[in-house]
Amino acid sequence: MSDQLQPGKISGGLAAHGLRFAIAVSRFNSFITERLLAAAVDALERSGAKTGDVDVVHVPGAFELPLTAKKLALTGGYDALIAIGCVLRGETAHYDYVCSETSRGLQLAQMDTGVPVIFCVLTCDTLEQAIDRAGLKGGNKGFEAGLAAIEMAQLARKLGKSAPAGSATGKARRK
Ligand code: INI
Repeated sequence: MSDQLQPGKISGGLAAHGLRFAIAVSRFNSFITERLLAAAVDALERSGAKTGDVDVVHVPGAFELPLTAKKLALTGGYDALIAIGCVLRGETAHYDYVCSETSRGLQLAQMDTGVPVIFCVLTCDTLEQAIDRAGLKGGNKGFEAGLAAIEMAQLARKLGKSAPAGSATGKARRK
């Protein structure tokens, strides 16, 4: 028996028909991020999303993802967002600042707006580790992010979107 048939259990399914998504993707390490993007779009479209229901926004680096995600959420036009980036450890503390602020900012974006923001930011020590996670050898985290976005979009509709009073999110398209 599936989860959805059991009384008292609430879950999001994996059908993307009628849902709208935006993907914010960083150009930094685009060799990796464009592959994550392609897989995320593939997951959405194979699950029923129409091409016109998926918007893609490019930003310079992972650090710019949180503000972009929050602005996209506040348009009220999306059921879920995906933030795609790839941060590779260098020789300085820069990596730590970019990783912590990106993850913190993306969490804040979804908590502040009530719109799900899927975290698809690879934080790797080496390029090899990133390659392994971007479908060049095996699995692709972008595909997983696409499925997570659909599930959370459906769940958000079932549970209701929360929106700060007076925000644009309050005008979000609802079915
Ligand atoms: N941005 C990334 O997305 N990945 C990185 O590995 C990276 N490194 O290593 O520096 C990176 N830096 C740029 C940063 O995200 C901002 O775009 C930049 O600091 C301008 O705000």
